[in-house]
Formats: sequence, structure tokens, C-alpha cells
Amino acid sequence: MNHRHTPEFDLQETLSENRLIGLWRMMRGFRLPYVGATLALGLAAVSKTATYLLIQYLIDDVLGGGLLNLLPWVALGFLGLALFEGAFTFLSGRWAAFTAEGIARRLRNYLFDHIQRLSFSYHDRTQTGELLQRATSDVEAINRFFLQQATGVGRIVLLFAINFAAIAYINVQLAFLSVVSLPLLWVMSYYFFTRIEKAYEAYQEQEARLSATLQENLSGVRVVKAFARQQFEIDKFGAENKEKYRRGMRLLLMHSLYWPVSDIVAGMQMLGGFLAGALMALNGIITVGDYLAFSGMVIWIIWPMRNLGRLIVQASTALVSYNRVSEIIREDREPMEAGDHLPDGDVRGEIVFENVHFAYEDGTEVLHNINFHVQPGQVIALMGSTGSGKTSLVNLLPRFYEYTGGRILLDGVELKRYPRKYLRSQIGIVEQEPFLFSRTIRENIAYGVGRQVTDEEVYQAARAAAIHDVILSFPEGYNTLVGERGVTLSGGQKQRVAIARTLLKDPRILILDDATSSVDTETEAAIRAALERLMEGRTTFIIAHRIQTVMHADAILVFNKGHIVQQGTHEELLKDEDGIYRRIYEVQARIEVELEREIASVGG
Ligand code: M5T
Ligand code: MG
Repeated sequence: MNHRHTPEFDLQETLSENRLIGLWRMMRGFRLPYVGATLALGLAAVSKTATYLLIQYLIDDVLGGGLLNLLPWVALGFLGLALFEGAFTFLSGRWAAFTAEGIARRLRNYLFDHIQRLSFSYHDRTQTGELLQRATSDVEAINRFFLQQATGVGRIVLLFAINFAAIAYINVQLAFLSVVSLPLLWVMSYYFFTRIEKAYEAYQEQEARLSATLQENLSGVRVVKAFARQQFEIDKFGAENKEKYRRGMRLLLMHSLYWPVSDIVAGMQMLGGFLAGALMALNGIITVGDYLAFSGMVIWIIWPMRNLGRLIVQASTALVSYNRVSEIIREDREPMEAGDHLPDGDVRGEIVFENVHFAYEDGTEVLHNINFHVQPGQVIALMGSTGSGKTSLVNLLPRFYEYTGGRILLDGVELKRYPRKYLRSQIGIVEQEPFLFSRTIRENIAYGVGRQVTDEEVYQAARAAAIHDVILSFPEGYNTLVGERGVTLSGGQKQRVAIARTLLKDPRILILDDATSSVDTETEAAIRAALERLMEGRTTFIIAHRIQTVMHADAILVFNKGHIVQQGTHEELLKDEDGIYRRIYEVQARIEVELEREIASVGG
């Protein structure tokens, strides 16, 4: 098995109500490079401050004190400091990127992995576009946080501390005068932080809505065109887009208010500092060299102060995104391995339903008191009007959903005790609306096996599904690409590829959910003949609407509104004159007779 994408650690365990703690835990395994990046930034900052101190030394001692023979050394010092600063700035960038991209990559892999393992009901209630947006845009915001904001904070604190200390070394009073506006800046930043956080949250929500709209529109593009509803869709998208624009404008307004206001405060602070320094220099409290060094360094106090505010404000976006991503992470996975009954080999395929009830998450019961018994190797047919619960029933067998009442026994053991993974290896299901991947036909057929298969095996499955000759008629045969970049298969062809895919898996229990509904009667007969051989020794469920498809089954279950209303063989069911089965039979037979008469009259 390939475990490359398996995350090293469980992100579910890192979740925290406190988002900063959560982000900190998310850094596990990347903290060392992060510290490295911050330290490197700090060293680069030290060299900058050292440059200003060297200026002071140059002016006061070398030029002012007549130590001109030291000039070349001072020049060398400037060069060395510049190189030092450049080198560490570079290193810091590399390590920050390593940290941020690494965390984001791990997060993305984790999310992908996690989303595959969430329950069917989670996917039932979640829009694809919403998931897409969280797995991309929100992960990006977290990436930015680690790339810029997390290392930025370290840099800012270091810059501030070093330059504050250096100025204090020149003159303590001056140092404190340089930071008087700090509390004001902080209060302001906090105010904007909370406002921008709200605005950004609203913005992201709307972006998700927009991407869900787009995604759904693209999936349903054929319906849109068929009903000529383009204008309706365009208007709908336009309305969502306008709302995003509005929220985007509001977000940007918050930003554009914050920057100038904080710039004014910072500018005033700087001016005040310069003035105070100049007065001190004029009065001889500090030297000219001191003043020049100070005026360089004070920028490196103000700048971080202002930027800390900016970072706090920007970090609000990461915190919102953190929440959005952790909502997915918090969802429990389908426990694939859970279950205390794991047989060594295959199941025999005896299935018993005892007073089974089932309701989807919304609580309305769709299966009521279902009772039947299937012997290993039997064929069971499910019939009944649309929406009567046939698909819901077969979906219980691989534990896609959990029944809400009664018992289902497989080989005498309750279904809940089997690990889902085992059940799904034993049960093959051809879904009512099969999905094929944009890969070659061969890859699609071999999809469920999880091992290398020979061409002959693939052909055999395709032959049984009566699709082999069709595939060979394509110019590229089994290498034909399916879907957007390749051929578009007809509904019946798609169904048959899906049947081949399931047959190749060779499951002990076979479920065909309306699997031949789009196939003509003749082809269906061919598939049925092939299946008859294949169905030997395996329990098979067939859902179908045609009497011809179900009449040879060992037992037929007739559904109505979630109840089994009739149960027995074809002959038994026909005996009940008032039964639904008899009625369906008569209607279909009449249609057939009329059809034959019509064909005969056209032919004659
Ligand atoms: C039975 C509801 C559906 C219907 C009832 C698949 C599914 C169904 N339902 C849900 O609420 N959520 C779901 O995910 O359950 O539906 P079914 O089992 O799909 O009926 P069927 O297979 O007999 O119908 P058909 O048309 O395939 O012959 O009320 O709303
Ligand atoms: Mg169905």
C-alpha cells in the first residue's frame, strides 16, 4: 500500500477552542525551522542596528576624534554588516517558506484524506463548492499566516527590542519618548482587528457560496441549456457575485481606514522622536553621531510597532480560516476498521432482515419494519415504485448508512459488528447513477481491485457486461479516455462499464441498483445470461422495474412507501390477483403485446 499521503499526525488532536493555540499545535514538526527563520531575521535586524551604531562611531570617534587611520576598517565593517544582513535575510526567507509551505501542504493532504473518509451523510449535507473553497482559499490564508505573519511577529519583536535597547543605550529618556504612542496604536489595532475579522468571515462565507453556485452550475450545465435557463443562472450568479463585491468592498474599506490612521499615528510618533532627539543634540545631551544613529534606529522602532498592528489585523483572516478548516477536521471519519467481527475469509452471503427500520439524518423514516431472509447464493429482486426505499435498503448492506431499528444479520452475525472495510471488500455495488473517472476505460474497470490486473481479466469482465465489443470499436480501445477530455459514453455504456468494474472486483455479494435501466432489452438479456454464470455462488440483489429482469429471481420483494407489500417467487406473486406485482405484470405484458402488434403492422 502507498502511505505517502497518510498524514504524520492526527490534526483532529491539534484542534483547540483557542485559535492561536490551534495554529501553534498545527506547527508541530515545523517549529525548529520556524525558530530558525525568526532568529535569522533577528540577526539580520541586529546587523542593521549595528550599522547605525557604526555610523555613530564613525562620526563621533573616527571623524570627530581624528582616528582617520581606522577609516578602511570602518568601511570594511559596513560591507561585512551588509553581507551579514543579506545572508540572514535570505536564510530567514527560505526557512519561513519551508515552514509555511510545509504546514500548508500537510494540511491540504490531511484535508483530502479526511474528506474521503467522512460519512455519506456528511457529504449529503455539504456542498462540494463549499468544501473546495475551504480546502483551497482557507488553506491559503493559513499558509500566508505562517509565511508572513508568524515569522513577522518574531521579526517585529526582535527589531523592536534590539533597537529600543540600542537607543536606550544612547539615552534612556529618548528611548521612552520614542514609544509613547504605542498603547494608542495597539488599542486601534485591536479595534480594527475585531471589525476586519467579522468582515472577512462574511467575505469568505460569500466566496464559498459563490464557488458552490459555480460548481453546481457547471455540473448541471446540460440541464441549464436544455431548459434554456441561462439568463436565470446568470442573474443568480450575478446576485451572489454582487454580494461578494459588497462584502469585499467593506473588507477593503476597513483595511483602507486602518492603514492611513495608523500611518498618521506612526508618523506623528516619528516626528516627535526626531524633534526630541534634535533638541537633545542641540542642548548637548547627546552627540551629533548619537543623533544620526538614533534617527536611523527610531525608524526601526516605529516600523515594527506599526507593522505589529498590521500583522494582528491580517492575522484575523488566518483565524477565520482556521475556524472554517477546523469545522471540517472536527467531523468524525467513518471508522473503517471498527467492528469486533472480522472473518478470515469471505462471507457465505446469508442475509436476514429482522424488523429493520431506517431513517436518514432528517429523521423521517423511509424503511418500515422490513423482514426477509436470503440464503447464500440466492438472487433477490427488489421492485416497487420510485422513492419506495429500494436504494436506501441496499445501501445499508455495505454500511453506507446505519439502520435505525431492528437487526440485519450477515452469516448470522449482526452487520454492525463487521468492519466497514471488510463489508465493502465483500460487497460489490453497481450504483443507480454510476460515476466514471476522467481516466481510460481500462483504468475505470480496474478501479475497484486495488491490484495489478491482466488485460484478460479486464476483457472478461467487460464481456460479461456486454461492453467489450463496444470498447473495441473505439479507435483507442481500452485506452479511450472517458469524460471531459475523451469520449462521452451513452447512459447504457456507462452502466455497463460500471457493471464490468464491479464484476472484476468479484464480490461475494452483488448489488445491481437499476444497473440495466438504460440498456435495451436485448443487451440486457445478454448481460443477464453472462451474469447467471457469474451470480452462481454469490448472493445477488437486483433492483429493476422490468418483470423480465426480476422474474427468475429466487424471491421478489415488492416495495411500497418503505414497506414490503409482497414477497415470493414470480409464480407465487402472480397468484395474488389484487397484488401490485400482478398489476405491473399485466401492464407490461399489455404494452409488449401492443408493441408487437404495432411492429407487425409496420412490417406488413
Ligand atoms: C426512498 C429518501 C427519498 C425517498 C426515500 C437515496 C436517498 C433517499 N432519500 C433520502 O432522504 N436521502 C437519500 O440519500 O428516501 O428513496 P430511495 O431509496 O432512493 O427510493 P428507490 O430507490 O426505491 O427509488 P427509485 O426512484 O430509485 O426507484 O423519499 O427522498
Ligand atoms: Mg433507487
